[in-house]
Amino acid sequence: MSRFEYAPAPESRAIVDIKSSYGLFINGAFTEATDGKPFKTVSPASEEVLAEISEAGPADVDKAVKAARKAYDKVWGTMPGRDRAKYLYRIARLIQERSRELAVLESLDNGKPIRESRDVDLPLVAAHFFYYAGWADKLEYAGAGENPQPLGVAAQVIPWNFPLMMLAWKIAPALAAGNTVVLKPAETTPLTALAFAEICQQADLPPGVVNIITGAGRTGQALVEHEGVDKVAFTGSTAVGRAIAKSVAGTDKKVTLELGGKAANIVFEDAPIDQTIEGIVNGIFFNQGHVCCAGSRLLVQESVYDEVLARLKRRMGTLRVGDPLDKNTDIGAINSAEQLARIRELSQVGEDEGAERWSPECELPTQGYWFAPTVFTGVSQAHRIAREEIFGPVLSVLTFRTPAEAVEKANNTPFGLSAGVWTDKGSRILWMADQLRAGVVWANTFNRFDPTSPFGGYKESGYGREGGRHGLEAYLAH
Ligand code: TAP
Repeated sequence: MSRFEYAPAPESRAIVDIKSSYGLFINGAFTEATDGKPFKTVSPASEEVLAEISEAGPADVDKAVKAARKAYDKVWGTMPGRDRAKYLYRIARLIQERSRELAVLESLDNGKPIRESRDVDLPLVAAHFFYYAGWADKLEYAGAGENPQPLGVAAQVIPWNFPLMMLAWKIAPALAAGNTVVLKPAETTPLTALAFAEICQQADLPPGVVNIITGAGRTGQALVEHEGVDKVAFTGSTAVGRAIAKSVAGTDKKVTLELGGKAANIVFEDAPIDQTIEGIVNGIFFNQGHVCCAGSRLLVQESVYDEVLARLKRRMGTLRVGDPLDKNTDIGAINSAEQLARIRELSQVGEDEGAERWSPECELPTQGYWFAPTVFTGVSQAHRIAREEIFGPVLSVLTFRTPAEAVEKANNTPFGLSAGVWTDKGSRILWMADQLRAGVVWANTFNRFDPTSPFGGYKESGYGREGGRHGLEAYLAH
């Protein structure tokens, strides 16, 4: 595989104004951290340092939680829903106004292709705020009784794969329901959350309603363990989710966890083939496969296996890997050196366990973190690449003969976040949706999101739902 030098598109880079360093956003203002060490955030495509970021230590976490408590008690918790809605609409409009800039910032800090941050992430982020703004004065219909009450202060910890979208999924319903928040973005992707802090200032959001504290895992841990927190909302790995569930056990804190996945994308012999190939590609290569609901296990009916694989490989050969800021790029950079190491390690395990590895010929940049789109065939259910979340552009292919066998294999996983079904038969779609132990089942499509639809998992994929009316229940007292 050859490598070329990465040169970011200069015109896109020019529309963002990245400061050399950022403080913490507490009580409506950017403030210096009092007891943490600053760290750097880099562009995973070039390894260029983008900015120096403050680390919130325990004293800063305490300050942020107290600011959120005060804002809850004095302003936000008692504000009429119609007034909270005005702020949320204002935030949604500001996101739309600044969406080009935010999309570039997201692609720079995360490594995802600009076409995705511009056409998928940012529109969904704005839509999420618009949607929950509409709920703020209608909470009596949210399913939490006639006089629903907010919980208080929400501690929210989010991952690096959809930084701004995960922020929207967390903050919009929390504020609509009358809670105040302290949110910690992932260490590798803090920039759009800090830009969001500026948007809160632009929207004149009362101080303390939203607080953004940056740092690594220990900042997240101090936040969720803080005794002034009433609610914990976490998205990330199953291991950390489990640790959080343990740490809040025996307290009054309400918890929602959105964790990993190993979704089956199931192709029947009567599936519309062109659409299916696009769906498989979108299912696993969207966002470099850094997607908790990625279609990372492809189950193909034996009678169409040869055709599906041949066409899939041909299509993979057309995918462009490279500069996230180039709008022709399909697959951007892997978010961090650690994540790249994990993808490489699991892919090696796949080979060692006897599965057959294939990637198209593709040039990878010399600088930064990159991984070619990869497919494994000859995979058995016992293989680690069929069981563990790789969280990268790596697809494991298995086969089945009958619908019952497809269901059995699809459900044979500790996870239960999502699944996909490709078939021409409506009755089969309904039967499969009923049989699959997954929070979301897509039919003849994959990785579709909408603020009105609840999203969440079974088993080790976590509990609680985000999105739709159900997403509000997680922020209201019953
Ligand atoms: P996590 O460690 O779970 O990171 C998620 C968030 O939790 C980040 O903000 C992280 O901070 C924070 N965090 C870490 N340790 C914590 C603790 N003890 N208490 C509270 N918060 C804590 O995920 P990762 O290390 O970025 O990725 C590892 C693997 O998790 C990936 O390979 C992938 O398989 C999976 N993953 C899944 C998802 C989804 S959406 N299901 C998302 C990301 C990763 P820092 O990032 O600053 O450490």
